[in-house]
Amino acid sequence: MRSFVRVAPEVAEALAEGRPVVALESTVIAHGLPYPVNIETALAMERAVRAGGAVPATIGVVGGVLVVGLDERLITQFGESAQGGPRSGSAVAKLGARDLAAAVALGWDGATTVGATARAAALAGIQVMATGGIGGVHRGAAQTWDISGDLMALARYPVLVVCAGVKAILDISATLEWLEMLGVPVIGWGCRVFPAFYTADSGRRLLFSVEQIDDLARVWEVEQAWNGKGMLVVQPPPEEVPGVETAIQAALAEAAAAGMCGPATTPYLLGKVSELTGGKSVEVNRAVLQHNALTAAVIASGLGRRTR
Ligand code: PSU
Ligand code: MN
Repeated sequence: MRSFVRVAPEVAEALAEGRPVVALESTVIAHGLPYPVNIETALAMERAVRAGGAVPATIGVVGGVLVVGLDERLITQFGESAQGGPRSGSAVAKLGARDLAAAVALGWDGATTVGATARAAALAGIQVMATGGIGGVHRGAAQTWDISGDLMALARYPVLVVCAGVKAILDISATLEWLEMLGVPVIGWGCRVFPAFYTADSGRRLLFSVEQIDDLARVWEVEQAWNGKGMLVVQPPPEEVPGVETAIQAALAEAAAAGMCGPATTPYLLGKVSELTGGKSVEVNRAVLQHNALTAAVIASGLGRRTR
């Protein structure tokens, strides 16, 4: 049987030597950010991970192989498939955790969501990943049942995910309730309130907030020793998008009028919010992604120090 997984040599070496590695998702490249900011951001995230002392492993499915450590050429290809890119319309699917096996077995190309990236990272032995905001419970989910597979993936795969909360287009409070129900620990990294991705304060206080890497490493160690699974580590965005809630509500109204549903909803809403904020939301999204990549690298390095 052919091998379904390819780990980049640099990543494999780091893992074998117990050096820190940070996994990065690729849905944000192919479906989350516009071209060419998507490619610039993906490469900037990799640089941020290196600056934080870890090896980046951007994950995606290429020709039916789960690649852990996409190189610059593949990241560029994924980015060019996004809306507005020169290869827009080429088939780079958006893959959740449940889609990985079928995509690999059927020879697809696909970008991995947070959930799929967490599954792949766990498979490869990577403990830490970074993203902007995870998926969660959509506003109006009481009618649509639209709840991201990212949440279930966090409950199933042992990966520490660094993010700025959940995308603010979602129902943040409901998402926190689901994280509670699924048993996913949520820890503030230098913040006492759960952030709202484009702004620092969602209005929901956190039970746990840590500032020292050793404290976080101990939480993770105990959680893992006791057969815990995923954990969310949140930090506020480095800058905010003024008036973003108004833009989100307008975007939601347009999405409803256009009859949007399913996996296309998130990319559609992110695009609309960007239009309505004059591109400010994309600028902050980019800053958030780089900031989280750097923090994830610092955390991965801290975990490594304790376990070595
Ligand atoms: N965060 C962003 N932009 C994105 C996403 C997250 O700032 O594009 C992506 C992530 O890959 C996340 C996915 O896993 O959106 C969730 O999609 P859905 O809501 O369809 O589950
Ligand atoms: Mn969904």
